[in-house]
Amino acid sequence: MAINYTDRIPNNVDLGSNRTLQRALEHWQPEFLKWWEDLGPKDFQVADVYLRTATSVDAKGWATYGYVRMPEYRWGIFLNERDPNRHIGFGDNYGQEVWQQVPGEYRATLRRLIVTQGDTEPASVEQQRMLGHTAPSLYDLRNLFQVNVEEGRHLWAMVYLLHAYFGRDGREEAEELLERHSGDADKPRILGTFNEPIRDWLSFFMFTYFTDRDGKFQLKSLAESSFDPLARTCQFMLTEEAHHMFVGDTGINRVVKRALEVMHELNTDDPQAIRNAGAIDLPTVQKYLNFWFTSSLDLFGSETSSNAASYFANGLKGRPDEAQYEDHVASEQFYELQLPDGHGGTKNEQIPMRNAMNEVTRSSYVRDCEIGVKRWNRLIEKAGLPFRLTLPSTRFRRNIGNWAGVPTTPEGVPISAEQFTAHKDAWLPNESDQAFILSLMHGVFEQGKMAAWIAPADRGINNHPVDYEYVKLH
Ligand code: BYC
Repeated sequence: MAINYTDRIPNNVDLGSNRTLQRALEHWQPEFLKWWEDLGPKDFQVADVYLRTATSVDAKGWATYGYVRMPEYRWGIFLNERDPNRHIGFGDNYGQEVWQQVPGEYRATLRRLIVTQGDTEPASVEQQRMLGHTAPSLYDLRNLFQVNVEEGRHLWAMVYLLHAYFGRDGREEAEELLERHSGDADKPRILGTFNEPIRDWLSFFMFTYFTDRDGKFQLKSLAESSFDPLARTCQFMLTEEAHHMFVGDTGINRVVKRALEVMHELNTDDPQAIRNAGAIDLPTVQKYLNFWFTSSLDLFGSETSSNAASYFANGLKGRPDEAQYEDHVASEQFYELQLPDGHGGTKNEQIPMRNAMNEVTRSSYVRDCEIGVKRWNRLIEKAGLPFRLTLPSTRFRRNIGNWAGVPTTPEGVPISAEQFTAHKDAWLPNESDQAFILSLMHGVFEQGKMAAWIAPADRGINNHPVDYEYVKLH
C-alpha cells in the first residue's frame, strides 16, 4: 500500500479506516513534537536540512531527498508489505501461521520487548542533542540530523504497535516513552548505554558504529518474530539503520585517516605531537572504541538467559537471519560458554542452546564489528605503521551478564580489582583524554570547510559533492 501523505500522520497502514486508533495517535503526535522541541536537537530547528524521507517502502521511494526543516519532517508509520505465505520460522510453534494479533499469553512479554526497543530510539536523540553545535562540517551536521529524525520515526514505529495492539496499557507505555529521559536520575532510559552522555563527535561515531549495530542485530531478531506487524515494522526500520552505521564507520575511518596524515607530515607517532597538531592520536581512538564496544556488548543481555530461551521457544524473538540455521527448534542443542569461576579463573559450561540465544546474537554482532576494524587497520597498515586497532574481549568491562563486575584485561584475562584500577586510565578514556577531545569540538559551518581533526568524506550524499550546502543556516 502506498504511503498516504495527505494524512496528518503519513502511513501505509490505512490508518484512516480506524478512527479510534487515528485519533489516539493524533493525540500523541503533539506530545511527540513537544518532546522533539524540548529534547531533540538543540537549535537548528529553522534550518533547511537536506534529508531523505520515506515516501514508500519499496526501493524507489524509501529515500526521497529534499530540504526540510526538522520539525516539519513527516514522521509516519511504515511497515513492509505483508507476505501472505509467511510462517513462524523458529521455536515450539515452528511452521504454524504467523500472528496478526497478539496472543493473550504473550501480551506482557511482547509489550516489554516493544517498549525496550522503543525506549532506545528517543534516548539516542536525547544523547545527541548538543552535538549540532560542534559539527565538524555541514555534511556531518546533516548526517547527525538524518540519524536523529529517523530515530524519531523508529519511535513512531513502536508507538504505533503499542497503540494498535496493546489497548490502554499500550497507550500508557507510549506516553512513558516520552517521560523517561537519557541520564535522568529519577526516570532514566531502560538500557545502560542509552544513559551514557555523548558530548563529542568521536563518541557519536563510536555510538553509531557500535550501538546502532546492536540496533541492527536486535531489529533482525525482532524481524523474525511470529507477531507479524512487529516483524514487518522492524524489516523497514533495518533499511534506514544501514546509513546510521555508515556514519559511524566512515566517521572513524576519517578520524584515523586524519591522524595518519598528521603522523606522516610530522614524521612521528608520538601521541602528544599528534594532539598538539590538532588531530586525534590512535591510542585515544582505541580507548573510545573500548568504551563504546563494551557498553554495547551489554545490550545483548546475559550470556545465560531464561528470558531469551522463552522468547525463542514462544516465537517472539528469533536469531538474526534465522534462515541461515538448519535447526529452527533448537531444543536438543547445547552451547559452550566460558564463564568466570569465582576464583579469578574461568570454567567451561554447557548450557541449552535456547538459553544461550543472547550469546549467539552477541557473537554474530562481534563478527560484524570486526569488519570495520579491519578496514580502519588497512589504512594504518598502508601508512606503514605497526599500530592496530582491536576489539577488546567480550569479558572486558562488562556490567551485565556473567562477566559483570569481573575485572579483566582488554584481552579478557581475569585480574584483581587493584590491577584493573591501576590500568583503567590506559584502557578507557580518562579525564584528560575527554578534556582533549572536547577541546577539539568547535562547530564548522562554512560551506566546504572541515574541522582539522577529521578528514573530509570520500563522497557526499545522494551524488552531491561533499562540500554541498547540506544545511542552510539562516
Ligand atoms: N542495561 O535475561 P537478561 C537500538 C535487563 S538498540 C540495562 O540478561 P534479556 C538503537 C533486561 O532488560 C536495540 N538492563 O536479558 C541503537 C532484564 O530486565 P527485566 C534495542 C539490561 O531479557 C542506537 C534483565 O536485565 N532493542 O535499536 O534476555 C540508536 C535480565 O535480562 C541490559 C532491544 O534491546 C542493559 N544493557 O535481553 C537507536 C530489543 N541488558 O526485563 C536505537 C528488545 C539486559 O528483567 N530487548 N538488561 O526487568 C530485548 O530483546 C531484551 O530486553 C534485551 C535483554 C536484549 C535488552
